[in-house]
Amino acid sequence: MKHIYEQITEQIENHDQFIILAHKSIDLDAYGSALGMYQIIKSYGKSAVIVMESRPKNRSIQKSMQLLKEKQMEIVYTTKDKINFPKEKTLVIILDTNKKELLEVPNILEQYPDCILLDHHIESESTIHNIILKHIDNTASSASEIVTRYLKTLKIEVAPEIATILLTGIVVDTNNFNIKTTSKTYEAASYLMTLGASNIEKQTLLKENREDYFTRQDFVKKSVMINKHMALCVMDHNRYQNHQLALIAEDLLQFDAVEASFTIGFIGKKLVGISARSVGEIDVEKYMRAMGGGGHKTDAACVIRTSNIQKVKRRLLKLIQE
Ligand SMILES: [Mn+2]
Repeated sequence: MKHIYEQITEQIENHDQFIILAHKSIDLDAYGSALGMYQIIKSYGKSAVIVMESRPKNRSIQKSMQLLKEKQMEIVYTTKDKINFPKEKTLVIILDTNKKELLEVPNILEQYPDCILLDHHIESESTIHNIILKHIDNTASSASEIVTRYLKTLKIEVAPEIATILLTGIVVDTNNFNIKTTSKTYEAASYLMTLGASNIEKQTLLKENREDYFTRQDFVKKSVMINKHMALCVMDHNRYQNHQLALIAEDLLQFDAVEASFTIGFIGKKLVGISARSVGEIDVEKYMRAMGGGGHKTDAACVIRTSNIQKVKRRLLKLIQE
C-alpha cells in the first residue's frame, strides 16, 4: 500500500480546487496546518481557499493573519456562506478535527462529496466516515506536526512566517512541548527552524494582553484541590472561549502535586465546557468521554448543554470519586 502522503498527493493531482476547513473557533494548530496545506496545493500550481469565520476571536490568529498580510503573502480566505466552487474536481481537506459537528461548515460533505481528513484526535462514534482518505494519527502531537512532516517529505519550503505559525501551532497543542511530544514532534519543529521559523515571532504571536492574564490568574487563585492530585477551577457566569478554559487548566498543572486539572465555564448560551489536562499519568480523556466529550489522555474536553454550571461540577466530582 502506498504511503499516506503519496495518497494525499495523488488526490491533489486529481483535483483542481481545494477547500481547506478546520474546526470552529479556529486555533493556531488548525490555522498553521491549513496554511501548510495551502502552500502544498500552491506548489502544485492549484488554487485553494481556507474557510474561516469573518472575524476570528482568537488573538493569536488575528496576529498571525496580520503578520502574513504585512509580508504581503496572499492567502485566500472565504466564509462558509461564500464557498462557490463547482462540485466537480473540488476536494475538501479537513484538518485538526474528525467530528462533523465541530466543523466550521458541518454540512460541507453534503455539498462536496470528495473529501480527505488529516487529524490527530482520537476517533469516536461521531468521526466522519465514508470519505476518500482519512489519516488520523494519535501519536502526532498536532495537525501542524502532521502537515510539517508532509511538507518535509515533499521537500517543500514555506516562508519563514508560515514556518513560525506551524511551530506555534505545535507549541500550543503540546503545551510548550510538555504533552504528546515525541521525537517526531522535535523533528518537525527542527524542520520548521531550518525553514526560518522565528522563536521571537512565535512569542509575539502567543503574547496576551494584561487584562486577559489577570482575569485568568484570578480564576487560578480561586481554584481548589478536589483530591490529592487534581485541581478544579469553576469560572463565573460570563461567557469565555474554549482556549481560555484550556489555558487555566494548563496553568494549574504547574503547581506541586497537581497531576490533572479541570476548568468548567460557560462557552456559549446554555453551553458549559470542561477543559481537562494531565501531566501524563492520569487519563483525563476517560472522564471527558464519560461526559460526552473526548480528546487525549493528557488533554481532553467536553461540552454540556445546560445553564447550570454547578450541576456540571457535581457530575464531574461524582465521576472522579467513583
Ligand atoms: Mn490540534
